[in-house]
Order: sequence, then structure tokens, then C-alpha cells
Amino acid sequence: MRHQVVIIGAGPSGLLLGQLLTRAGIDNVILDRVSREYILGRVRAGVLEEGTVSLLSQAGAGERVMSEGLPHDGFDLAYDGRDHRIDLFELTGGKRVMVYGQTEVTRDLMDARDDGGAKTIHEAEDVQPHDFSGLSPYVTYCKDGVTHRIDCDFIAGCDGFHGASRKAVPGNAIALFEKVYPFGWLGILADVPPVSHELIYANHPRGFALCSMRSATRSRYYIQCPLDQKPEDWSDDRFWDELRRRLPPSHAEALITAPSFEKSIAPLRSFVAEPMRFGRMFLVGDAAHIVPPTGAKGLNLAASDVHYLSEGLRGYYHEGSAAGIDGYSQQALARVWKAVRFSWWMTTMLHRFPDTGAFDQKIQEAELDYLTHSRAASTALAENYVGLPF
Ligand code: RFL
Ligand code: PHB
Repeated sequence: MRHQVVIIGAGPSGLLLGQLLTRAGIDNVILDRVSREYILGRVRAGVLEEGTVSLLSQAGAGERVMSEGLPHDGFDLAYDGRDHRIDLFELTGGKRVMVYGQTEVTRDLMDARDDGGAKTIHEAEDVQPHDFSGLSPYVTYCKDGVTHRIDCDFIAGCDGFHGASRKAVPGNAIALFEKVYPFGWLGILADVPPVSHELIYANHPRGFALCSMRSATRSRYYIQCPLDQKPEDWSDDRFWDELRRRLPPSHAEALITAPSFEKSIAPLRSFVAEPMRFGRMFLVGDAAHIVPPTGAKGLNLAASDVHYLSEGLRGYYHEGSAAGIDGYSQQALARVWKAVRFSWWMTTMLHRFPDTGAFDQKIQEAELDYLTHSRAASTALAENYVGLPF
């Protein structure tokens, strides 16, 4: 079997890249180690930048996000019992974000791929990239006990943080930068109307809390929790009580509760691998970088990587120019590091760290006070939250 591009991973990165390539007439196949249903069951991101939404449209998968997504012009920062609105629209001269779940993004991309007739192989075991430092790379995988080989021009490693692509790079060819945070996020989904029509990011002595949503009738809530805890330690009642305690009184009173139907704990990490190109293999999205979810940047960074790479490959195949693929790593990393910085900063400002002393606590309070009372500081937050240009 031969394809121009083999994409490893059918998450948002792989599916978006596949769609943009297919629409540019570049033939590709996607391999994933899990089933389509498993991927659609992963509840993750919820906030899309305008650039991400427009890439979905370019990929032919933008119809439902435009009709069913919830445009948000601002969000609330809550601390010290009060709410402070960050007016994204006003501070950025007319930009907003779209609240639309990653499961829906993935579903729309899968449907668009099916319509275009491009091939995806699910439940492919032991996927391995080979010979990407030379001119004839190939990928092997095992399916139903049979080993297969796909020859190609390029490999796109879109297989997330735990994938095989990055692991196939020799240690002396890659630099890794990592920061692990001493807490996680316990998240739930419940069919209740959101406590507020906008997102609430709350800093509280008991820990961070976030009120988000998926629709007018479905809420997504998170609380900071210690890493040694498990979802089973948290009954719904315990979760709702804890969330209520971390919100300003007006919101706490308005909170509507119901049994949750999803509950999971995600550890928080910042991670970057450099470079993002190794000969004829590119790393894309979470395979190359992870950010803590506080800034809502992970999926959006995956989308900007895909933009740079799809443009680079289009230039290579249609204009005979390698400039785009040669510049991919540098261009993508410049944007990645800014989002890594922003996500680290939001995380540091909004969470309670177990080892924070009195001095650091005062600094955090001063930062929040400055941020919510200085137009310059709020503008910097808003500019990053809606997404830097790409
Ligand atoms: P994914 O989604 O991890 O997909 C990788 C795919 O590769 C497959 N795979 C393999 N396939 C073959 N062989 C192997 N050896 C393989 N190993 C893995 C996997 O099965 C999978 O299908 O990476 P991708 O596509 O780069 O997408 C990245 C995003 O999923 C991620 O950045 C976001 O979810 C992060 N994130 C958020 N991002 C935002 O932009 N806005 C948000 O509001 C936001 N909230 C979040 C988040 C992530 C969270 N968690 C759970 C980490 C909230 C949370 C709680
Ligand atoms: C979500 O809705 O899942 C969500 C929203 C904002 C974040 C992270 C996650 O910063």
C-alpha cells in the first residue's frame, strides 16, 4: 500500500490535517489504535478560537459549529467572593470564542472524512514509523493478527502525548521541556443548565473551580483536586458541595445540580518537544506539546500546527516548494511557546499550590487585583485567550 501522507492518530489533529490535505488533493490515510466510538467518548476541550473555527470551515466541517456552537464575548474571573468580567469582545476589538465540545469537533471531522471517501484504519495495533530520516519512510501496523506496511512521502505524528511517533525519535535528536503541576482537575458533565451564561474561572482558598458548558442544558464543571484522589472518591454530592463552596455566593445559590454522567481526573502538565520535524516525519498537536487546560489552548494549538503543516505540504505538492515544510517546526514552535507561557500563567494565577507561602499568596492576590483593574493587563489576557494570530 502507498499513500502520499500517513497520519498516525485520529484525534482532532489527525482528522483536521487529513481533511485539509484531502481537500487540497493530497492523498492520505489515518491510523488509530482505538475505535471511532472510543474517540467520540473522550470528553475534553470546549473552547475554540475563531482561527480554529475557520479551519474547520476550510476543512468542510464547519457547518454545525456555526449553527450549534455558543459564541462567547467574555468570561468571569471570580476571587475574594466577587466576579470580574473580562470583556473579550471589547478588549480585542471584536473577537470572541466559540464554546463547542471536542467530541462534536471530532464527530464533524469524521463525518466530513467519510463524505470525502478518505480512508481511516481504526484499532491498528503496534503502529510504528520507520526510516523517516531518509527519502522513503514507511509505517507498519498490525490488524487482526496481520502486519501491514504503508509506504509514503511523509508521516504526520498526530498521536497525542502517549503516541508512538515522538517515541520513535532518537533521544539525541529531540529536546524535551516539561513542568508537572502538583494537582489535577476533576471534571464532570451533567444535564443541567449552566450556572451562568458565560464561563467562570474561580480562584478560591479551597482551590480552583471552572464552570463551563456544552449547551443551554448541559454543563461542564471542574474543580482542582489532589493528584492522589480518584473519581470514585467523589460522590456527586461531594462534588456539588465543593464546587458551591468555591464560587461567589450569587453563583453558588444559582447552581442547579443533577446526577453527573461523566466524571474523570486529568493531571496538569506543560510539555514541549523540539524540534517538531525529523526528516520526513512531523509532530503535530499533543504529540509535540501539552498545556494545562486553564487557558483552553490545547486543541487550538493543535489546529494552528495543522494549519502550518497543511500549507507546507500544499506548497510542496502543488508549487514544488519545500519552504513551508522546512519552516514548519520554527513557525509552529513560536506560537506554541506563547500559548505554553499563557497557560502556565493562567494556571499559576488561578490555582492553590500546596507549597505556597504567605508571600506567594499575596503576590497572587496582587496579580488578580491588577489584572481585573488595569485595562492594559486585561487586554493582554483577552488577546491571548481569543488566540494569537496564525
Ligand atoms: P489526541 O486528542 O490525544 O489524539 C491522539 C490520537 O492518537 C491516537 N493514538 C495512537 N494511534 C496509533 N498508534 C498509537 N501508538 C497511538 N497513540 C495514540 C489516540 O487514540 C488518539 O485518537 O491529540 P490531538 O489530536 O493532538 O488533540 C489534542 C487535544 O485533544 C487536546 O490538546 C485538548 O483536548 C486539550 N484540552 C483543551 N484544549 C482546548 O483548546 N480548549 C479547551 O477548553 C481544552 N480543555 C483539554 C481541555 C484537555 C483536557 N484533558 C482531559 C487533558 C480539558 C481537559 C480536561
Ligand atoms: C471545557 O469546557 O471543557 C473547558 C473550558 C475552558 C477551559 C478548559 C476546559 O479553560
